[in-house]
Amino acid sequence: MAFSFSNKQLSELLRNVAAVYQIKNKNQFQIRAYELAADSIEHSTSDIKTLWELGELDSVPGLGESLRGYLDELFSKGKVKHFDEIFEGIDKNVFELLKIAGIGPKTAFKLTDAGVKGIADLEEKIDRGTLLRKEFSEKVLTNIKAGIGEYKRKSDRILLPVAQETALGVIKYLEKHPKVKKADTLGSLRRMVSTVGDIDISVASEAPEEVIKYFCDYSLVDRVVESGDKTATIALKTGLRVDLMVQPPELYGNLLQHFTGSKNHNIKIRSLALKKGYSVSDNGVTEVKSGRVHKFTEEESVYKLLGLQFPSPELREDTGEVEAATEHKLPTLIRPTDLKGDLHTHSSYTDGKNTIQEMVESAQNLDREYIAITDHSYPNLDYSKRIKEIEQINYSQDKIRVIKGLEVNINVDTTLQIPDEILAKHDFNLVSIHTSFRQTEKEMTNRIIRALENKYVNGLSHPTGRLLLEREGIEADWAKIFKFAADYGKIIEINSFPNRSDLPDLLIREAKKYKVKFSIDTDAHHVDHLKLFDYGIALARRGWVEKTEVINTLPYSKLEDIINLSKN
Ligand code: DGT
Ligand code: CA
Ligand code: CA
Ligand code: ZN
Repeated sequence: MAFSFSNKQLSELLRNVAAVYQIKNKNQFQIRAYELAADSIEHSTSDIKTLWELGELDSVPGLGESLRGYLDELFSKGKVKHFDEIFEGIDKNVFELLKIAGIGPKTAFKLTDAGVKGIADLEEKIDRGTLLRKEFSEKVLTNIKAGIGEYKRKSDRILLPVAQETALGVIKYLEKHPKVKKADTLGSLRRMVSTVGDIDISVASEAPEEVIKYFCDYSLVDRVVESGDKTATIALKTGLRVDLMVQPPELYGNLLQHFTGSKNHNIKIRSLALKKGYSVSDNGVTEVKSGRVHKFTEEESVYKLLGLQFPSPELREDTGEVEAATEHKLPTLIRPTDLKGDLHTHSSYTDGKNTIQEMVESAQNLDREYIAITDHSYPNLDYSKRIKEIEQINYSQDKIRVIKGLEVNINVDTTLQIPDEILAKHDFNLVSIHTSFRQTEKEMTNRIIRALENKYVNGLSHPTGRLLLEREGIEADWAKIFKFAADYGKIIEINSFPNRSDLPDLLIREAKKYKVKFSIDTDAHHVDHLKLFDYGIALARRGWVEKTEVINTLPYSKLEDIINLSKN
């Protein structure tokens, strides 16, 4: 029996421990250790629980031995004795109040001491003025009030495309200013992480103060959080925050390198640089001995000076890329133009919004060589009519090949939703989990492998079933599934749909160890979704995937062989 905790729940728990340590005036180092661990878990792009199951907790930076022990206890018993002892005598409302920017542990404690019962109660008490009389200044309370407003508007992280759209708006606005020479994204957005905390933007300009003033005047600004000589932070009306960093053009390369992150990548780079006698920051690379400063307009030059191969932003998570860059052995990452066709799409035969004909025409306009229409295995579907329609389209034109496909639901009892004789009439069958997501790891693993054993089945789509910001993925023995897939030529999908982004990047890395073949698909339910490939490519790149590992980089003639192979 194992207990599930999301990364968010875990980081919150560790932050609460740090907060109580602060309230109880405990050792600063311990407090910092918990905060660092919480940061690391919150920023982790892989599920900590999954890593624990894979026995890879030690791959998470910032988790010491004792913390790993506590997590082990938490996942196996559902609680940690040591934490329960720490929390004894602390009002639970303290933790709720900590979610407000501007309320630290000691203030939260003081507030609950003054009878505050939570965020709603706090807001009411500020409005009624009852706290003013209890040793809280007007200024502190106004600040807290602003924090409450912001809390109510924002949900913690947002999906990559939403962040990109917002960032694009800001960049377009910035580029209208005559003194803005360049503007780009930074941080998690530039690294193409599937979810983004805040938006970071760089500007090259000789006039930082003018640019910052202009930035703070952006029409969608709710309030200016802070503004300095070279940086500013605004909160937008949507609740999103945008950080701006400005440097003159001659330091723009240094700026990009420094604020693209990730934090862990930068830590690794800085310590490597130090060994070579350099100190790296957004203000240049300084030779420690001589004090000479190297300023670079291009980011590549920073890595070159340090003797490193240039790591694409998607790789910068300190998961081995610095070591590989040192040896000039970084992978040649797959690119959007490498994909020849889509192997997972839906039509109005099931829950898609467009007809097969419309899907095919759109795919052809996007220069795809082939498209598999893989409608869901609804029991009442007119399969022969659908097959005839696809054959008719193939017969009537030779610009794009349409592959007769299905996405078949795996029942909880490991059987498939439709019988083999229907599967046999299709050329490309994916299986996936759409129901009963919560089974034990063993049951789930068995369920997936039984399904993949079917000789008409080609591959597994959106493998973990996670829905970002909504639902955690399933629990399964991925090593076992990947090994099976590799041995029997079954394809593992990298699903491009932004709220799926499934397989997650660290599991892609795991699958690569077994030499699994991937497909990168859109799972389009609408003609507009056919353009979502870029997100699947970004995810694959974050998983170090090369062109040769992805079957739909192949022309149709070669793809056919692979498809037939997985049916033997
Ligand atoms: P996010 O916003 O949670 O999705 O993740 P990031 O990676 O965008 O993190 P963020 O916005 O806190 O910082 C942007 C990058 O800037 C981060 O990856 C590392 C880099 N960086 C370098 N120096 C600093 C610093 O002093 N403070 C912060 N916050 N970031 C720094
Ligand atoms: Ca950020
Ligand atoms: Ca930021
Ligand atoms: Zn689908």
